Amino acid sequence: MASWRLLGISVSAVVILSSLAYLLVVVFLSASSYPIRQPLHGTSKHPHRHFQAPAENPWAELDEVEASQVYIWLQKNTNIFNSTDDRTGGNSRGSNNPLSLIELLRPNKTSVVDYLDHNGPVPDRWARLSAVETKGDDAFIVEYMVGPLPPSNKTQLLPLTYCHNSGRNYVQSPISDVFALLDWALSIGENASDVTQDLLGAKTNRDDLDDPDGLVMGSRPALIDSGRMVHWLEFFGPGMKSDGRSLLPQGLYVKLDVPSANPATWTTGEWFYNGILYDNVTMLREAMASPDFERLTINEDGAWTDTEDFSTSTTPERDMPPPLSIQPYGPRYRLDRSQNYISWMGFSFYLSTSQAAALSLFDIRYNGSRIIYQLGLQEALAHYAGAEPMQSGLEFLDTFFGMGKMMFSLVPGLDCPGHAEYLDMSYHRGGRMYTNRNAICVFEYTADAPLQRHTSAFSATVSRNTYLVVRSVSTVGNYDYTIDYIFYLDGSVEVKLRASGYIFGAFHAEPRSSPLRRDATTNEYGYRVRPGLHTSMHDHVVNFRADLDICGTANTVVRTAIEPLQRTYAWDQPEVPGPRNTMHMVHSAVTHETGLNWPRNAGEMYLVTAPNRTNRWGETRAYRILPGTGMGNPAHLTIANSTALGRAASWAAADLWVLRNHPATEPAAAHHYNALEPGAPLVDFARMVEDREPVEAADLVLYFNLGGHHVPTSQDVPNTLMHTSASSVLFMPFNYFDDDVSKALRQGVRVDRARTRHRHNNGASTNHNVDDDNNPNADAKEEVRRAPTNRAARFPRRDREDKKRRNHGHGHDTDDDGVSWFGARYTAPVLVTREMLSPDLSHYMKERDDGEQGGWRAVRNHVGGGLYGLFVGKEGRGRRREGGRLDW
Ligand SMILES: *[C@@H]1O[C@H](CO)[C@@H](O)[C@H](O)[C@H]1NC(C)=O
Ligand SMILES: *[C@@H]1O[C@H](CO)[C@@H](O)[C@H](O)[C@H]1NC(C)=O
Ligand SMILES: *[C@@H]1O[C@H](CO)[C@@H](O)[C@H](O)[C@H]1NC(C)=O
Ligand SMILES: *[C@@H]1O[C@H](CO)[C@@H](O)[C@H](O)[C@H]1NC(C)=O
Ligand SMILES: *[C@@H]1O[C@H](CO)[C@@H](O)[C@H](O)[C@H]1NC(C)=O
Ligand SMILES: *[C@@H]1O[C@H](CO)[C@@H](O)[C@H](O)[C@H]1NC(C)=O
Ligand SMILES: *[C@@H]1O[C@H](CO)[C@@H](O)[C@H](O)[C@H]1NC(C)=O
Ligand SMILES: *[C@@H]1O[C@H](CO)[C@@H](O)[C@H](O)[C@H]1NC(C)=O
Ligand SMILES: [Cu+2]
Repeated sequence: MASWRLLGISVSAVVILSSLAYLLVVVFLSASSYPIRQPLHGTSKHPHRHFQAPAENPWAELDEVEASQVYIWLQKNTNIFNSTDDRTGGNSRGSNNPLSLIELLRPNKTSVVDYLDHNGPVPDRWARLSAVETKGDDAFIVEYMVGPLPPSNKTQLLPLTYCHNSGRNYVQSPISDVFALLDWALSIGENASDVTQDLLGAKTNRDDLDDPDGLVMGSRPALIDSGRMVHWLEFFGPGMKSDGRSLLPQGLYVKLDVPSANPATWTTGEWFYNGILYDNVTMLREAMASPDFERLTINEDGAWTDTEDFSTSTTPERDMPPPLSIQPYGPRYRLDRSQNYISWMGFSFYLSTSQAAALSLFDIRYNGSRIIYQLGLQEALAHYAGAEPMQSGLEFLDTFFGMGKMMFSLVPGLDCPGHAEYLDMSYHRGGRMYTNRNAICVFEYTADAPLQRHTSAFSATVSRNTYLVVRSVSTVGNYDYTIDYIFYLDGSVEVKLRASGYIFGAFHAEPRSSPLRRDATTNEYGYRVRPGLHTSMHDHVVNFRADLDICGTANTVVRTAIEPLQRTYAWDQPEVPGPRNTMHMVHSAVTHETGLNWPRNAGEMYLVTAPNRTNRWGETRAYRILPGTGMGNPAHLTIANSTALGRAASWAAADLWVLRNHPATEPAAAHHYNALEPGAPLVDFARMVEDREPVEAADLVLYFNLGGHHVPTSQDVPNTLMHTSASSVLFMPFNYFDDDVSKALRQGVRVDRARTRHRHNNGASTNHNVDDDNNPNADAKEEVRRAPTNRAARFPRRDREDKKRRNHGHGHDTDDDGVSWFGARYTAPVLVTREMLSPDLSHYMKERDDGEQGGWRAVRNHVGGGLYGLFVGKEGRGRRREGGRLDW
């Protein structure tokens, strides 16, 4: 189908998903929210005023001027705005502007590299946009590119296909009017209110979507294909109190067939309750009239869904504030806010955001040399399983909901340390610009454990582990994904994911008469956590792209196996009669595109090498990629060939993928509309790997997954906790430098123990040098031990620097006490204001009041209601919690 033709068709029938997002914003956003660029919580006045990025950020989001230029140009030169929705008549919500999304179309790597590395021209600015177009009863989301910008007589509107390996620039939207669907679902409930009142003690309320006692509907698509959808709907408690809706499944299900956009064709299918399928509600009513009918315990909301508890007597420690991190003399990283460019301890990089896939870091360099061209989120999958129609096959591909749009404001002092600085996230939808203030935080932090330490007979050295963090949180409905990009002094880079928020629970069927029944499925898919609630096992697989360029783009992935070995060594004879049982390394290059898993027993190292580029010792320079800190290895998807996912997320099948990089035509592992056509996704990752291109000495891209197998227990109620839901992947220099580069950067202390001992005669108890005389190395050690008396000879450079520092009034240490600090010390008085520890959050409350957050939450709930097993019903806005809590 030629997308150009679609452009001309006037929208006649349907309002679909993406425009829906727009319309809800219009409905709920009374006050405009134009970008506010100044930091709300900088710790020092203007620490970065004079700091400038070396180049314009080629990945900067369109600014307001550019976006409006695009709108004006489109209005003048295309008929893309002329689509109107005449079917909904008076209900013109959003239909007057079908442009749901407009954002930067990121420039191609070749033009960026030409610009950054070879003084080439600034890459052309292009925008990408999605428009909703209809043809008869069918609706499509169509993608275009428009540019170059600013508009000139060279500017064109083109179908956006080059970056989709499907060759298409559109997906068929399987959903029609979400509001009609919502209304329909609620009317099923209303027509069966006698049944829901009897079984669930409540009913749906079509007239008041905010009814705290009303039931709402959640849905899961059982089928999405060429515009046809079949849903399983389940009744849910509204969870108005604490947003715990996903903990309130009610165990009554009904099937819904949506063969087309026309509501006249929709039909209600079977009902399901207590493991029994009923052909229709009449059959269910008949069954309920029978004396044998078993009524189940109701899964009721209550204080148990609250995230705080003030009722049980707590320990007195809660009333005493805990220790916190401070930054006494301002930040040490430098930030160019106009370019979203950061530099710290030899690292530098640019930030870029997208509405679907949140934050990416670009052009990550160390000491001026690029090591990673792009590091960023691609997609987040949560895939459930279960014994009932909702949980079985439930899956979410969360970029569909906009993980960038849903990078909501961080709460200073809690989401990030009190001294963090914040950046905004701005985006354009439906002809307007929105800004999520303080969506990204940047801060340095000193870990509780040192980076380095060593105690010898003569001295002890310890160095601080201070690192830089760039953090954002995407709250997609019930779940909050916290994503950190962390930079370490040794040149390592870590990507860390933590999940919190409400789990998606399953109804636990338990007869009212004899509670705590167990059956075969009780622990097959989860654990019982309430009388009527079960947890639901699921896999989180969250994909990231890492375009590494190690000493240029010609890279090879080498697998270095650590293997047991039997080998005969000449010197072993005759004491060892046969071969010695030992181990060794075996190196092999990855020759063709493939998926890898983290090896059992960490028995292999995966290295991204620069063949023929060696360090001073003649060893090949490389970065190693490995699973980092967190709860064990990050997971890939357990389900093989998921029935629900189709081909929409093939990247979830392995931990790490090595692909030949085609940065223009394959810039991403996924597309945020993949969920709409899982059988024929716009971007089909499997096809990127299937051709098994050679990958030696080539520009490579790695895709890796974070996440885990999440089998929630009673400890996930009410919320999953971040310290136990973390996973990470680390990029670590591996013979990349000639030695540990953190040596020149870190702060710490050398304590001369020999000297201290002599003076105080406390012996430091570990006087193993006492019997040095019996030690073959005694002479050498003695030499070293004597050396401290001539410190200048032993540490000539450090001593000079110490003196220099002292002369600048920074330090006050003397050689006499045998303690020498390296790097800066805290010498000036430190004033810790209360604001640094307990930030003033009053403007966050105000921000909440203008409805932005609530509005977006609403979008997700509604949209999801139509499509994804979220909730048709309440939109979760306008609620205020008691007790002065912030409600995001
Ligand atoms: C779009 O509609 C406007 C107003 O009805 C009209 O002036 C304009 O010519 C139309 N544009 C195109 C390209 O058809
Ligand atoms: C990127 O490269 C592709 C393929 O060469 C080209 O079609 C596309 O227009 C380029 N994109 C931009 C934004 O320049
Ligand atoms: C496009 O604009 C440029 C500069 O404004 C002008 O020189 C050129 O003639 C124009 N080309 C066309 C085809 O109109
Ligand atoms: C509910 O009942 C009304 C009145 O009988 C009927 O018009 C409507 O179609 C029913 N709704 C559903 C979803 O079955
Ligand atoms: C309900 O299902 C039964 C059994 O299949 C069928 O006989 C009956 O006609 C159905 N009733 C309605 C109203 O569809
Ligand atoms: C940093 O770059 C400079 C200049 O290219 C080079 O001389 C130096 O060895 C590099 N340092 C490290 C630690 O790589
Ligand atoms: C590396 O060196 C080998 C042997 O000298 C040569 O065959 C190969 O082409 C070189 N590879 C690169 C990427 O330069
Ligand atoms: C999954 O699909 C692939 C490709 O069609 C096939 O080779 C494999 O056997 C399937 N695995 C399972 C468990 O069905
Ligand atoms: Cu989970």
